[in-house]
Amino acid sequence: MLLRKCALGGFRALLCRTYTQNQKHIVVHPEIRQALSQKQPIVALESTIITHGMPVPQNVETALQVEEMVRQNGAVPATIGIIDGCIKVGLTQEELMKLAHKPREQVIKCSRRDLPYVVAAQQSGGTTVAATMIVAHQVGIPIFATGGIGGVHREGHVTMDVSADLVELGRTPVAVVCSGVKSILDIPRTLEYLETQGVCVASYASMGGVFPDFYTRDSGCKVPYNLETAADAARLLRAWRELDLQSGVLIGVPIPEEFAADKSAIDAAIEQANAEAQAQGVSGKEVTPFLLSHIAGITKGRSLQANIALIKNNAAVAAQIASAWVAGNG
Ligand code: PSU
Ligand code: MN
Repeated sequence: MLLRKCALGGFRALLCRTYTQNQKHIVVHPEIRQALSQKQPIVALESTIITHGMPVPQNVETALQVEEMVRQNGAVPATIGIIDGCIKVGLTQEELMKLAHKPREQVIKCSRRDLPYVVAAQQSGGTTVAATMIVAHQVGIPIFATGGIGGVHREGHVTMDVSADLVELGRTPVAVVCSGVKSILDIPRTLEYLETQGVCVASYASMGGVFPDFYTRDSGCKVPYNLETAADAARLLRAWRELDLQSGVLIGVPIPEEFAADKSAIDAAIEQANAEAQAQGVSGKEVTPFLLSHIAGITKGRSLQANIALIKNNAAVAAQIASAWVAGNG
């Protein structure tokens, strides 16, 4: 079974002329293959948000709406995930449903360290920002949109709970468009860590380079650069590729004003959820999903609505940037 699946993946990859030894486990959807060969704008999308970040049915609805936003803004969406050990670039609707509806214990949250096991054991998984960056880069997609990335957890300087997303941004040349880092994390330390990793971090259409705060527009932290338009971002991305730095770019897009959450209510919910996580001894990769679902419960779903709105907006911005880049008008 393993041989058959992998051989098929290798064969398909050969067909799309992007085959390397690394890629025999990756199957690229024909639409994405065509977009790659025709150099059309493409936006990669992750799947941990579907498998572990949101409840059913909002996870599937959002994933489909996000893909639609990418299309409406002139790019081809490529949602990345793992089905029965095959890494898929461009999940079909059927595959997306399959991932979204699987019981959580049957679907693995896959970061860089999880990929060899999940592929070898023919398991299914949602790819985190780190794993999605790896796969996107391997098939030649340089732009990726999501809600928020992982970061340094509160007390992370003691517990060493620092997301592998940050290290990946330091070592893989993919530009991630997101709403920054969730305020369940330590935002100042996360930005420090990204600086250490050499990641080019910019805000997008945010006055004074104020870095967003996921559910709200202002984290109180500033980053050195602000990109005012998609053309500005495309210009930066072109220089980044020409410099061949081999590290990532992070573009922080604030949540649209009308969807921003009330800061004090969100802060209170985060405190409460953090206290519950500590009381229940939640650790490791379970921390982020636990906090997200508890905050959604405490805020009676308002945090989830904000989350959905910002992901859709980020997908639109990423598609506009990808289009400006390809059109060469950046
Ligand atoms: N932020 C969200 N929802 C999510 C995630 C982040 O609002 O589902 C996921 C992303 O896939 C991210 C991962 O890459 O959580 C980070 O997990 P960890 O902190 O365990 O590295
Ligand atoms: Mn962690």
